[in-house]
Amino acid sequence: MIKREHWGSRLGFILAAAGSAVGLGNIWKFPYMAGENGGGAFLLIYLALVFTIGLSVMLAEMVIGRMTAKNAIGAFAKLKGGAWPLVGLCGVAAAFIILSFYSVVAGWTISYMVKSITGALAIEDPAALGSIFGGFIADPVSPLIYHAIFMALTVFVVLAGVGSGIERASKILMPALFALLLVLIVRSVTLPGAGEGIAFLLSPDFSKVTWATVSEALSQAFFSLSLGMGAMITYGSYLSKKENIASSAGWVTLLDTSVAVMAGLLILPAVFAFGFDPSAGPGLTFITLPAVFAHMPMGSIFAFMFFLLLGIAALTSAVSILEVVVAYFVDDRGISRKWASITVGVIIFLLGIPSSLSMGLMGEFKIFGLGFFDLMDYVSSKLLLPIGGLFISLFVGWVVWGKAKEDIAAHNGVVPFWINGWGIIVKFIAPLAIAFILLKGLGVL
Ligand code: TYR
Repeated sequence: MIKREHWGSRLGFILAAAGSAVGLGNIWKFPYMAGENGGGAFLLIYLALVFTIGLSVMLAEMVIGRMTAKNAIGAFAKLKGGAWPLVGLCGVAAAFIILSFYSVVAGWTISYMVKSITGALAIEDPAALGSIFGGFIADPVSPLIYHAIFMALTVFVVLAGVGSGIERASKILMPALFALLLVLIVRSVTLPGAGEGIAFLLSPDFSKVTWATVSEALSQAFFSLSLGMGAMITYGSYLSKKENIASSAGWVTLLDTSVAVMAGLLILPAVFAFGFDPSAGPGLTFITLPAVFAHMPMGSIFAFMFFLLLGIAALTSAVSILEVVVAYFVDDRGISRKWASITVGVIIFLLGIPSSLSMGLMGEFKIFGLGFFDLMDYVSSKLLLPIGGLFISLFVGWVVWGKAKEDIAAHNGVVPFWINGWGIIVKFIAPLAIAFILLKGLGVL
C-alpha cells in the first residue's frame, strides 16, 4: 500500500481548505443574497450561524478526517460502521451534484474573462448586458465548452495529487485571489457615492427577516464553508497529528467569512455608486457589475481582474469537491488517482449538461416546479448539506466524543478550555438548530 500523503505545511493546509471554502458562494452568491435579504440583517444572522454552528461543524469534520486518515465514506466506516457510512455516501452524492452545476457557472466566469478582454462587455446599459448574459447562458453550445474547459482544469489539479496538485495550486492561487480582491475593493469603495452601499451592507433592516431568510443564511453558511459533504473530512484526512487542528478550523472559517464580507464591500458600493439595484439576484455579478465597470476608467481591466478572481476562487473550490469523490475511489476502491480523477470528471461534466441547458433549450422542463439547475442547487444546498452537517455533529458529539477530544489535544496534549462548549454545540445546539431551521424553511413547522 502506498503511504497516504500529508500536507507539506500548516500554511499549505490552511490555504487549501480556505481555497475550498472561498468560492462562487462568497463572491457570486453572498452579495446578491445580502442584497435580496435586507443587507446588514442578513449579514448579522449569517455571522451568528457561521461562528456557532459553522465553526463547530468545520472542526467536527476535520477531526473525523484526521482521526481516520480516510475519505468521507471510509472515515465513518472505520470509526463506527453500521448506517453511519451513509452520511459519507450522501456527501459523495452531493459532491457529484454540486460540482455539476458549479462548473457550469465557473465556465461562465471564464467566458466573461474572454469577453472583458475583447471589449464585448464595455456597455453601460444593464439591459443590453442582460440580453448578452441571457443570450450566452441560453446558448446550447458555448457555455458547455467553457464548462468542459473548467472541468478539465479541475481534473488536472486533482490528478497531480494532494501535495503537488492541490496544495501547490492553492499556494499560488490564494495569494493572487487576495491581491485581486484588495485592488478591486479599493477601487469600489473610493467611487463617489459608495458610502450608501457600505451602509446598506452594515446597517441591519430586520423588517425583511423571515424564517426563509434564516434558512437561506444557514444553507449559505454550509455551502460557503464547504461543510456537510465531507470536503473538510477529506482535507482533514491529510493532516498530521502535529497540527493544531482547532486553530486551523478557526482560520479557515475566518478567512472564508472575511472574503464574503469583502466581496460585499466590493460589489455593493459599486452597485450603489452607479444607482443600480442591489437585489438584482444572480445576475448581479454578470449583468450589473459589467455595467459598473463600463462606467469606470480602465473598466475592462477591472472587469478582467474581477472575472479572473471569480474563476480562481471557483477552481480551488471545485478541486476540493472533486477530491471528495476521488479520495473515496483511491482509498476504498483501489483505483489510481489518475483514472479516478478523469472518469469522475467526465461523469460530472455530463451531469452538468442538463443544468446548463436548463438556461435555454430545456427551460420548460421542470421537476417539482424547478428547472434542472435550480433543482440541483436546491437538493444539495438546501437539503443534503444541512442534513449532512446535522449527522456529522451528532456523530462527533455522541458516537466518538472521547476520541474526538483526544484528537483535538493531539498536538500538545492539552485539552482546551472550550472543549465542553464545543461539546454542547455538536451534541445539542447544532443538530436541533439545523433541524428546526430546515423544517421552518420547508414550511413544515
Ligand atoms: N465553498 C464553496 C463556495 O463557497 C463551494 C463548495 C461547497 C466547496 C461544498 C466544497 C464543498 O464541499 O463556493
